[in-house]
Amino acid sequence: MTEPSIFTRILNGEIPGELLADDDRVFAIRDINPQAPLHALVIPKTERYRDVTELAQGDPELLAAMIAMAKRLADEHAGGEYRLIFNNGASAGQSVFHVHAHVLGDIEESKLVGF
Ligand code: DGP
Repeated sequence: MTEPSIFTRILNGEIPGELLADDDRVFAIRDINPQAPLHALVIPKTERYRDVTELAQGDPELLAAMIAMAKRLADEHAGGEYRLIFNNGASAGQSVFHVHAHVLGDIEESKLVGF
């Protein structure tokens, strides 16, 4: 059996983390290395999918639930607007292979790259 991911360990209270939202299939924590005033990670409770490509193919409703939670967090913490980032693969910056969305809000204009 493989070890639980760092995110599952936070959800289970084995290591500290700030839980921002929790529902039956999805939860959100604050990123340990925030890049904006709101920088949350929205994560499915299952570890079955390693990235958003697998998730979109395997359970599009779960992906929709993640995006709904991202929007709720943006409404609560950042005036409703947000950037959503999925890193897919190590060369694209992914370091935790339990699918998660980065939700960034209240981004400083100077930090917005040109897209
Ligand atoms: P990625 O590089 O896309 O796989 O994103 C992984 C994110 O997880 C990264 O932005 C930092 C965050 N992270 C890693 N370890 C921890 C931790 O122990 N606690 C919290 N809150 N976030 C973590």
